[in-house]
Amino acid sequence: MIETQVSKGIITTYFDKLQNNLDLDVAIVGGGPSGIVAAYYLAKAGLKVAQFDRKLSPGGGMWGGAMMFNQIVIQEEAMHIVKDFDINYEAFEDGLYTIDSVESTSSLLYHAVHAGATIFNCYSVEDVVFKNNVVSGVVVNWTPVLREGLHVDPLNIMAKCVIDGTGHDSEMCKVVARKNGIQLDTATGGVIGERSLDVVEGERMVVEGTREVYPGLYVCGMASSAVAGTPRMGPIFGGMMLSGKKVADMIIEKLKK
Ligand code: 48F
Repeated sequence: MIETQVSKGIITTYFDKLQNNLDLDVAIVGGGPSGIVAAYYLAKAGLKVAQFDRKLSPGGGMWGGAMMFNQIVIQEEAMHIVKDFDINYEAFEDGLYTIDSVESTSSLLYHAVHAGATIFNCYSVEDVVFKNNVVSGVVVNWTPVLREGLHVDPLNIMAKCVIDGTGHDSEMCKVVARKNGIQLDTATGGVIGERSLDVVEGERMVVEGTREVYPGLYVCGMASSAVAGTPRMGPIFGGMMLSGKKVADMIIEKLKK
């Protein structure tokens, strides 16, 4: 019966997909522009990568441009990424270009999945797995379970590297900081006290704010703000894309050695 086949097709292929992603090279938390760009380049390099976003529609803050004006301004330095994703663009002025936010968000998502990344939507990452004090995976649950406050245990997904791409809230950085007695200044961003989240010295600008902030944990996009002390700022999506590519390049170099 066709009804049964439809249900069976969805269930069997979904659980195959989930099972196939229990052991990853890279788990990306958050499906904003920086994380999706990272997913694309990592998958293209042949790494096994899955991305988890708590919303029904991944894409983070990119769909709405600024103030829901769905256009995005990109600086020259990020245009090679726009071209890699085959996004239409128009020259604006002084080395700036404009792209359509709906076309570009869907294009990022399409190319990431097409390159071999798996995106799980409606998944909230609520914790990380530590092995020998190295971040070695993520703890996931259905977003509706958490929203309803249901008493349901999560699942573990193991990964050689975890990327925090959760945007302004820097959720994974905060979890790792809390578990290790590291104090983050949540009002302004930045680390308080002597213990630093940094194990690798890095630049402080958000565009350049991509680094391994704790063994096994990398950060990209606006999630850098909690550890780098970067203020909240307006739409700099070219910076988000550059940050995603940079974290991907760092991890590719590390894992392909
Ligand atoms: O905020 P977001 O778009 O992250 P981003 O890649 O880009 C920032 C820009 O959109 C914009 C900006 C540019 O100047 O400032 O804000 O840094 O997307 C973050 C995504 O992470 C998801 C959330 O639903 C969003 O789609 N997310 C956040 N926390 C979790 C999560 C979590 N714990 N588990 C799963 N997904």
